[in-house]
Amino acid sequence: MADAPQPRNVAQKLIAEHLVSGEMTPGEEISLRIDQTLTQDATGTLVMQELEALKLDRARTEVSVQYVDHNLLQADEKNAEDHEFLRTASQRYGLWFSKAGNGVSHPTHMQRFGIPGKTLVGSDSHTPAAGSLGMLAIGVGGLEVALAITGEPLYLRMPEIWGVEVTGELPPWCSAKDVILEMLRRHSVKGGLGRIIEYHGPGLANLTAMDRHVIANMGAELGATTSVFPADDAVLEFLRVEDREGDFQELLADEGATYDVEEHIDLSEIEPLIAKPSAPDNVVPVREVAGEPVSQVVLGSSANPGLRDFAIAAAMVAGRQIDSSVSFDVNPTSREILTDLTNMGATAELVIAGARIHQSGCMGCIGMGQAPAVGRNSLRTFPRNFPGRSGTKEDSVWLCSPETAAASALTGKITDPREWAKDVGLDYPALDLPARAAVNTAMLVAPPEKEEALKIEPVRGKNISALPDFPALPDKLEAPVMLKVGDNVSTDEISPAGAQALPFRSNVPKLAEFTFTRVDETYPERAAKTAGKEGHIIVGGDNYGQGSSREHAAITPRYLGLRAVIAQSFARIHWQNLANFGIVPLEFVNPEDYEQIDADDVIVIDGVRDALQSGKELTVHNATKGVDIPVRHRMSTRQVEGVVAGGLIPSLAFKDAP
Ligand code: MIC
Repeated sequence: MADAPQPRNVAQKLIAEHLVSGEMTPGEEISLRIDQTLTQDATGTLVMQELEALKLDRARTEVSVQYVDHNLLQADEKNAEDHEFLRTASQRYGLWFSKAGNGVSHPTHMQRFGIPGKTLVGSDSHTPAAGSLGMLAIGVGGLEVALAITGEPLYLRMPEIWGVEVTGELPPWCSAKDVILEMLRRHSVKGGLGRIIEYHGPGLANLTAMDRHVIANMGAELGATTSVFPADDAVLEFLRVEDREGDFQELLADEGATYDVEEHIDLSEIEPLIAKPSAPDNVVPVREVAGEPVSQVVLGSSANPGLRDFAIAAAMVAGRQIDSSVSFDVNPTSREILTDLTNMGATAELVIAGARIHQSGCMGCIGMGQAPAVGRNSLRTFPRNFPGRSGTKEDSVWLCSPETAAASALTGKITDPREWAKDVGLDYPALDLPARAAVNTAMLVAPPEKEEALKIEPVRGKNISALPDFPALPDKLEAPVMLKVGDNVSTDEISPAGAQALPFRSNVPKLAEFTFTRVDETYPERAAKTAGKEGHIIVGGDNYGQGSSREHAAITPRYLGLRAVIAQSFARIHWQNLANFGIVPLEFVNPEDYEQIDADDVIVIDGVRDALQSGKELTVHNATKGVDIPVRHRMSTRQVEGVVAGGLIPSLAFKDAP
């Protein structure tokens, strides 16, 4: 008799269903069939150029959607030209286009396109938000999304599955944001590396699909490959409200399913939490920092995108006034939510209390507007607070729930919403949310029929530069260390966003001028002198390149001559982006060897091509200090071939150098 099949958890089912190659053993390279893709403005223009270079005729995924999340300010022609390029390129390649103002990619995708049981890749690290619907949704660099659109599988190392059993019910004045902040408090920004987090257990019945979105979204901050939830009644209810119950399919873990790692969260023990400046894992109870003055409060972003998140804030501020020292900025995440809020009367409550209502999007989340004053506390319901990410170099950004945000906006001080409620004598409001969402697809542009599409020429404004040409890897690297950085350096520090830099996301030479300027203003100029010559090297600590998926953080330093990064460890997406663009990602075998290299030392890596290709041990020679340092890499044979060629598609993506 054949053995009974092993019970599977949700993540394993999703992977098994989409497995193209490899064994589902943690650490092994696997490849997965991808059903859906999403791209957003700030990373999407490169994806479109990559599709062009890959000579795609038409998207081969079930659904691919291009959104406009951030670049919504039109202070000059640049952003409008990006939108026009994205719209016409979407039409050309058979993608849906969600117009500027329609909404942030993650909640909008969940509302209109997400389907339980499907795979999704997105050129945005918060793509895992769709795990809330029982999807396997992974944030990757733009090039992987482009390849998925052409029908290629996604390659990754099989992660461990980390089961988090959820029990209990959240107390009043606590919400999903406090749950994920609790995970960050426990596990830090590295806790999820190499893992998929699967939430299960009876407590899930007390979390709506949008609550789960908040938790899955910020699994990115834990460094996790993705987060998944089952597709259960809460998902069915979400799809029903969105008028899409026909897209529901149940997806539950088998009875007796196990996990590689186990953990437990009792929702009833959660209290209001807040991440202090300037890291998402700098988490403390709100009560410990209560009383700190606040000058800005921002509500919105894909890390608190649900109707509930805005409605609770509206219910709290209704009939009251925002403190005179606070700018209360509300950035609704989708047009649908803005319509629902308006129909409910909540928009008026927010406005009357003194809120500044912005258009649907998540602009301030990467500093596209609403940059705070230097050193003044800004409380945000956002996912990240890396230094300078708000657009202000010496910023002081805190991350919290809508409840904590609204209470603090009313008092002008960081305030535990439970204390505020006690003071004003308010019970936790029971929200009366509409039974059907205000679904309206007028700003979603469907792809034209293939014959029509092939005739469309993407409109390239003058800010859309061609991608640069990168040479193959030489067998001997001999180059100076241009920069030595510490642990957890984020891609925001490598390639900043913000209203100055972001409009140049389609213009690599120009954007390169901003590279690492948050860390060292002299880097771009010094680095550029090595480009086209010997190049240079960067030394990093642990978790190098955490945060955003932006491949610009690999392409712009590469453009300035970066050939290798030697770090103690790498964040997953940036590591992949480095390899994709021909930068050798090396790790110290002995982490303490980090101390053996200083800025300006000259590093020699002889026989690097050969060692990478033959799997020989790798040693870097610090010529300045006269020491040999053992290093290793974790690239697959496929990735090594890409690095050696100077990048995954050097002959395609980078043909038309300016
Ligand atoms: C972010 O939160 O940093 C973003 C904006 O969502 C990015 C994408 C980008 O930098 O454009 C991400 O997380 O990938």
